[in-house]
Amino acid sequence: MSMTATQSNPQAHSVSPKGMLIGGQWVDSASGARLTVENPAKKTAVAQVPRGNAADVDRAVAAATKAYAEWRKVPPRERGKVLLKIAEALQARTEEMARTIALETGNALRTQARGEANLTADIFRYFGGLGGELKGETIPLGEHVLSYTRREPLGVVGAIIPWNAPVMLAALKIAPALCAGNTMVMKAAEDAPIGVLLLAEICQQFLPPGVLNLLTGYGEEVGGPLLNHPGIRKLSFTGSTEVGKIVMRAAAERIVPVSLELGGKSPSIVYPDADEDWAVDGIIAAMRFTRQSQSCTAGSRLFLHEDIFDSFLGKLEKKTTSLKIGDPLDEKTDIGTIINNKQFTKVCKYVDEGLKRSDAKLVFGGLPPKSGPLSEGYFAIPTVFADRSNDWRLAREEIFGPVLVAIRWSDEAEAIRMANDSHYGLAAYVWTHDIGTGLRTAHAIESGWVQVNQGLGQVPGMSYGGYKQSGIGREFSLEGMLDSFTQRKNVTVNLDVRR
Ligand code: TXE
Repeated sequence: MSMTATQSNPQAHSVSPKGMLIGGQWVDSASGARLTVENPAKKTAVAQVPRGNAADVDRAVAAATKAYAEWRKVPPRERGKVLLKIAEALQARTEEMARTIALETGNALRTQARGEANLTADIFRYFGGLGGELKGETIPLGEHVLSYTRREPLGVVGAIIPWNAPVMLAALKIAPALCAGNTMVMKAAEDAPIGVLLLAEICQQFLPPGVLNLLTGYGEEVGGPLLNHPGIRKLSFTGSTEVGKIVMRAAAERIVPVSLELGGKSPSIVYPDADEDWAVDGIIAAMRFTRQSQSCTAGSRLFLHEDIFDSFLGKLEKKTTSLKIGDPLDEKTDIGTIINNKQFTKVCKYVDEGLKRSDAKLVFGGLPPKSGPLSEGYFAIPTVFADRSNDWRLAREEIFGPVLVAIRWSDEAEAIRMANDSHYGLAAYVWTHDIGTGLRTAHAIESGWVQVNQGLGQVPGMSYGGYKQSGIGREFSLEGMLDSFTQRKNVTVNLDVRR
């Protein structure tokens, strides 16, 4: 792949990927068909990548199955060392990676894409150090019996990822799965495959052929055959709850273990004793406004105590509207673009519904301009609505865009009840000066991850994953690797046989 286009010329707006990675080779799709990847900030073509199909899935699973026979036998610490080499190579190319991410996703280089590139290297570094943790246990069955467990890999993992943080989300599956001795066939998202192809190119410098295979193409054409392929022994998916259900049905059909990291509608609860300025900054961070709120952990329901409701929203408006929306590759830009026309139209429909409702108050924001520089790309405007309840569609459905619904509360139990009244349960945020209140609330919230007085992103080592329809399984952590990518075998030996 001539990714150097972005490296040697920071203004370059197109790249030429070499193809998909199957069995250590860069190949075209079996059909020869290609799909166009768009730069969402300009609505222009960035690259063409192979449009894979079921025949490519067959080829990739065969390559991964062949590689598995040897890779599983490599001592875990040695596999870890390979990941550490990948981490260093990634670290050396973070700027190129960040530019590639910004170009194809529309996520701003300074506020988002650089962080994603660095976190990707960190994820490989973290899992690279965990080879020695693939330990088993001994079971005390008496002096003359040796009973122990082994952590063994599962085989070929089928992984499907989305476009919102494509490279980091790919790393979250590749690094732990490979460290545990599995091989992988991954499908990149059709909207953002280029950074993942670059990641695969860097990985491939250190991996035996077939250990990692990367396919590009559409969900139904590549993802479907991958889910249903008899050679796949584990499914790991990040994406919408809707497609997560399809993944789980496919897993049920063949009794294959499945990990799902799905959508969210995460609550932020602000108590009246919270430091307001601190909380306002934190809410902007938790809402992921600088990633256009295209994040499953976006704190998109804001429960504000009635005593601070108006003053808080005033401060939120002042700070949010000072953020600069624009070209993702421009160092001055805080907020980039929505990924594609489909998502852009979806976000606009929700904003339009809010504007049309006489019983909803627009606090700030609104529909994107129809002319001027921002109309050249899929730029959305941070928008906040108030005065409606948690039952409103905008407070229940995952918008995956910068639309925040602020809801008033006066009683703590009621705030927690509303926060939990969602079929999602991924993240939550609590803001209070009283640590007892903060912890009490954190314990009462039905979410896999609660932050008190901060709205930051995930850090390797934290167990991360959803309650309810936000998913099954954990990522980012040692437990994520052990539970998601290994199976236990018990071996029991009778030592008395020669007595
Ligand atoms: O996701 P999809 P989309 C949510 C968010 C967003 C909505 C739609 O609410 O608005 O999903 O986004 C592959 N069989 N999230 O359409 O469709 C697809 O090719 C197998 C939350 O982009 O779930 C891509 O690689 N695979 C989420 C991946 O699934 C299929 C991040 C995700 O696409 C498939 C993204 C099929 N039938 C969206 N259909 C998060 N948890 O962060 C699609 N795919």
